[in-house]
Amino acid sequence: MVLKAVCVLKGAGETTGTVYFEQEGDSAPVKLTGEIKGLTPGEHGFHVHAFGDNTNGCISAGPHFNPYNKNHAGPNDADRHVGDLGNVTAGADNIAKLNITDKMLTLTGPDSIIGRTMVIHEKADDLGKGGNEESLKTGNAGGRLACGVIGIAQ
Ligand SMILES: [Cu+2]
Ligand SMILES: [Zn+2]
Repeated sequence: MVLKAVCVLKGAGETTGTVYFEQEGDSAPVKLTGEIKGLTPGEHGFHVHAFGDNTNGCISAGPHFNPYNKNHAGPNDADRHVGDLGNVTAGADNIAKLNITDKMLTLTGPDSIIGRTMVIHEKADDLGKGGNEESLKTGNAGGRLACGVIGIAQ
């Protein structure tokens, strides 16, 4: 059975996006596609945050989704937050096209990301290599431009 989810990103500014998730069974990797518009050209941190709560905007989504109590890192590191997807890159057209395959995310079971929040950030994620305390928590990715709760798709 193919599991599918979707997330619409919105914020206080002009950044918007749509993210589609697909997983071909319980232990398969999750594929993310879609696009994010209204970004400055270059890298922007992109993560799953812990809570599906947008009551006070993207801030209410809490920290990165981290059920195993690890330090922040990059998507290819063995020890990372489950929610650490690294960066997406916007072109001169201010659009980032998403094409990510991640083996740590899942759409099923106790660590499912459904009901949590995707956040796109103002700045690049340093992937935990910034040499300061904040780097090991947030990757110094700065403000939250837009976010949305991940929901079950048809
Ligand atoms: Cu984030
Ligand atoms: Zn993180």
